[in-house]
Amino acid sequence: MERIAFKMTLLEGHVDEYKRRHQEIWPEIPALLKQAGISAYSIYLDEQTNTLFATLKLTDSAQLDWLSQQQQMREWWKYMSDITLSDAEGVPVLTTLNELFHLA
Ligand code: RM4
Repeated sequence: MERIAFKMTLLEGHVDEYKRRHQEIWPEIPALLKQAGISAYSIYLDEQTNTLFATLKLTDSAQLDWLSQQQQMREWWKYMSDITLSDAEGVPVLTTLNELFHLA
């Protein structure tokens, strides 16, 4: 099992909308994430910087490439792209973080 962490950016003034969309997440998205071997996925917000900080576990990091090619994932990202910093294709801009300490 691998663990990864990354950050994304929430656009100004969209905290409530970001929460709402995740409370009402399309059912196919958690299913797709699980199919990609992802578990224990959390997203936190730093309200001072609008940084979204995410951690998750996954069985095989190669699956992330597969996930990013899935049409439903692409549609979700596009749907989120009006409130999260995203590239021209509507894919969220991610910064991966290096783990420096872990206590199991
Ligand atoms: C986030 C963002 C991530 C996605 C989660 C479910 O807002 O779009 O990429 O994995 O939702």
